[in-house]
Amino acid sequence: MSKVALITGITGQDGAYLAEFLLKKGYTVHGIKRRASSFNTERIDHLYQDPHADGQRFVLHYGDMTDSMNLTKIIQEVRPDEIYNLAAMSHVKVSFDTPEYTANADGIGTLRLLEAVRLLGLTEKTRIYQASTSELYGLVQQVPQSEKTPFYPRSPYACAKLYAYWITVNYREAYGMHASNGILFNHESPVRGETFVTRKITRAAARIALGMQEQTYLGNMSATRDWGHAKDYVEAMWLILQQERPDDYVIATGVTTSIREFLRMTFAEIGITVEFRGEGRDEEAVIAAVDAVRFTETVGEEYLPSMQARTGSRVASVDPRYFRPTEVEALIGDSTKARTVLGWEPKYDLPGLVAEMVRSDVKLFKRDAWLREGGFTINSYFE
Ligand code: NDP
Ligand code: GDR
Repeated sequence: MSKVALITGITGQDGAYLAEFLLKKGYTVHGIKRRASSFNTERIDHLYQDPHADGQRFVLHYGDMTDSMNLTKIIQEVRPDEIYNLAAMSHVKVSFDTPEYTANADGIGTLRLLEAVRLLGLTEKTRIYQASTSELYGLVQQVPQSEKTPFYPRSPYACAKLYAYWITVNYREAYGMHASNGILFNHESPVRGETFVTRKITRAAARIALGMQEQTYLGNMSATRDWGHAKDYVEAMWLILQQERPDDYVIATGVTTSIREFLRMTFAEIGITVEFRGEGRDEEAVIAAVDAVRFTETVGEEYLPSMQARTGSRVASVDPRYFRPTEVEALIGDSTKARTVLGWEPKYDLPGLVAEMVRSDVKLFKRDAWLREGGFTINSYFE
């Protein structure tokens, strides 16, 4: 009998990679998706299986972390061996605009899930993974951050996740549940949400190179993050649930890089050298040189002349609207415990991740550019 997993947040970046990973391992994968007014399953469409065919191992259910009855019904029906709770309003800046909803979905949502498992008498059967975050460390108390570092959340998102972290620990201690936290540092990929800073930068670089955009606007370029690849991180989630004893683990690369440096690396991948001018609110990135060979190899010869003509022009500047009321300035993780106990090791490094993201976005926007050149608009309904 194949193992059964239930993934909340299956339509997100991690949900998609995890579903793919578990299906390859032979699991039957159930996922919870939200009802939306248009399709929201782009990241998992390649995994779709016809419910009318025999042996379906990929099943989607409508649901929401704010609806206890719905979660209880799905868990009762699926009786999962493993639950991966990845659903969340996951944008730190947006959580300042929607603090109550974020607390409900990210904090109380986790309680709803744990309590459903308990009330359904599945405490022995079902193992639970909680998507905790390096945002818990917030205002840095210790460098690098490990499982022993005190928390100091700096956003409504991090406060909600703090509750989720502790309620997971509490259900483990109170009811003997196999419930664990993965304290994951930032992880990215070509399917990272478009408004997180890495993807925002790789998208902008691709569009600028293809002549579709002049420049991009960013917030605090001095913040540093410990960035890994989502593919490596979903493997860690699975490893955590394969342990005999539930526990909490930091998952990180141990390397930290500034937003400014990420931007420099992204443009370098395309063959554009950028120079930074000014400071704080006046900071900007300007094209210093274009390497014809590299640019042609990544973007294409036809776009080279227009980019060379732009030497000296601005590709990024600061817009304070992207500043956060309270910022997490620097994060770097110590994942010794995960490496020792789980045998987890990241396979990707940051240069490899940047290259993959940039190439994927260039391909994506080239398709749009060709459509436009062919006389098609992206959305023909509202011409
Ligand atoms: P995404 O934002 O890409 O995906 C979040 C998922 O949650 C989406 O499927 C979204 O659905 C779903 N969701 C949001 N609100 C609800 C709700 N109320 N009910 C049901 N589903 C909901 O996040 P990631 O994949 O990047 O992250 C996965 C989890 O890991 C999140 O909990 C995040 O907070 C946490 N995390 C992420 C890190 C990272 O660097 N990526 C690091 C540490 C923790 P929809 O597609 O409809 O919006
Ligand atoms: P983060 O990721 O807040 O760490 O949360 P994000 O990419 O949003 O920000 C990282 C850093 O970049 C700075 N920044 C900008 N951020 C965004 N989004 N847009 C900008 O224009 C911009 N300019 C500068 C931010 O101020 C910040 O310092 C992510 C999410 O996936 C969480 O769900 C997860 O828990 C943590 O990572 C670990």
